[in-house]
Amino acid sequence: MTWWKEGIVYQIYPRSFADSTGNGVGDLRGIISKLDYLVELGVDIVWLNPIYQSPNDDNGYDISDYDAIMAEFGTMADFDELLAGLHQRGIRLIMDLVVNHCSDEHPWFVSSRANPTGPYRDYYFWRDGDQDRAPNNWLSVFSGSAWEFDPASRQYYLHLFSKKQPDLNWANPDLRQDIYRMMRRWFDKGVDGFRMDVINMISKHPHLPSVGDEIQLSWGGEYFINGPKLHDYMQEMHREVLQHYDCMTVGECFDVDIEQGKQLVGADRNELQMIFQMEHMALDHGPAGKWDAQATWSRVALKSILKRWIEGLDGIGWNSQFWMNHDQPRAVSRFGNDQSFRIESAQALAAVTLTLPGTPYIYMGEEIGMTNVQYPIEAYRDLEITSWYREQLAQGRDPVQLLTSIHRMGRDNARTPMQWTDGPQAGFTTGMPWLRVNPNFAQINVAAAQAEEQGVWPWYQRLIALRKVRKTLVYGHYESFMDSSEQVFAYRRRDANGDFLVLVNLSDQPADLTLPEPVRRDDWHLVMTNRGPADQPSRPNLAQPSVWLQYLSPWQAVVAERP
Ligand code: ISL
Repeated sequence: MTWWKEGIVYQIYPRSFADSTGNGVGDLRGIISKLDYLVELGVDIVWLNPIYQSPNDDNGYDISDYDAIMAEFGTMADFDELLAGLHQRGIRLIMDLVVNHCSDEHPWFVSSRANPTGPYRDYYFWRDGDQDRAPNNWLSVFSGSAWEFDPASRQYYLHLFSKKQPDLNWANPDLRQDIYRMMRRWFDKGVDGFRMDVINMISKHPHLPSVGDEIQLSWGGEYFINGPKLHDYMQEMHREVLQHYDCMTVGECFDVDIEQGKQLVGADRNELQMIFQMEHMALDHGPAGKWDAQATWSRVALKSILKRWIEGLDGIGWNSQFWMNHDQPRAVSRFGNDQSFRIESAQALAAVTLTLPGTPYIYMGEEIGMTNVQYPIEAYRDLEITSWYREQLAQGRDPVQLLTSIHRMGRDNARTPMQWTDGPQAGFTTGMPWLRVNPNFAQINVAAAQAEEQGVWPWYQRLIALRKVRKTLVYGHYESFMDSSEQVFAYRRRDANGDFLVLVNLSDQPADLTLPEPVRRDDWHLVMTNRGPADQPSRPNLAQPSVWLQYLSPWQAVVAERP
């Protein structure tokens, strides 16, 4: 019985969860005030986005002291109280580990910049170049060149993210030991694991070559994603740190295939326990990437991605399941229908996450069906949004079009404050929130959602409770049906202790089911469904297997069990 396989994770973006001081920024005491909420929902593990000291160029993903708490979020005493409060309630805590880069205000970088011959210079990637020609043509994730010129030493440093996030040089063994020591200090304090930020980017090609022979900026992923020493570093980290603790690890990994995934999470590999593969997060991307998003995406492709990972890792390593995180649009707006089927589609998506193989991750607000926002450009705070907008405007693009992309894909969609009540600022703060509250908070908020018997919140609560008592949903074998249906996600979870059938209509139209004969038998018992007979007066027995084995209402989810 492994807690990180059986547990359900709830992700908290601390800046946007609950503000205890009225300064408009969520904080640790805010989270402490909501611990009983987490118990009521039934989650077992909390993942906190970075809470370390940071100048907040990228909301905490630019860390200037790995051992201190961000002043805006509180103190180390608050952190200790939060950890104790979680543990008292049987909830574990995993922290964000951001070690591909740190802040340019971290003492290592300050010293590295000031002292080109000192010991910290090599903690980063410093390379020669002249003022108008960077060492290579790599593009930064946050637009522009991945290199920043330092006039004092006449060298450039590498930053795959913002220029305030210099990349750490993992080839340097002293740096690695510094990181391992830091990780041990957090484990010794009692934290239960780490979510590792862009961890498959830490091993760079030793020569940092340009992409092609163009000068034009290009994505250099082939030279730093799944790089040559990645597995050596992961195994070393495991040997030096992870194996000594009963801990959970999950690595954020863009651009991994199943073979690389197996190497990262294979139970015999001594690297990580899980990764977030991000393939389904790119389903709606256009040829030019995320800002080129298409309104349509294929259910067949979605199901085949999830199936490929489930079957690919089966018996080898463990999966993770999620629809979103703090970098992605709101799940119900992206994969559901946040207009005419907001509640039903949020429920349908929940049913999938909580019944597939792999540890389920719920992002704060998903449990009440929070939606995307459409703000004017000046309301956005995310540097990915603002730097891209500025760059594109300078290239002469139409601001209206740019805003459409931002509304669809911008990271601030996920970061608007948690909607607790229909009171001022949705009960998030008594002051002015750092990012505007979604104007729909009067309808969509925790207080209302908890009271709505057929709503999203109680549905999550019941699914969570079900997964906790019926381990077949955790360990059972996965078999999918109707793989070529553009509407229905259908599968069975089965082992010696149980036999579940999950049928989910991921569309706005009713769906006819064509299940194989052995599954179509009528001895299934309905465990849960989000649509009642009233939804379809012409089909009065919607709760009967004879009906739902043949037909699903729009966004209907059915969980059934055979005795
Ligand atoms: O979401 C993204 C691509 O769709 C990127 O914006 C994202 O930055 C990238 O995927 C990596 O994400 C992680 O590292 C970043 C940080 O800004 C993100 O919040 C984090 O999850 C740099 O630390």
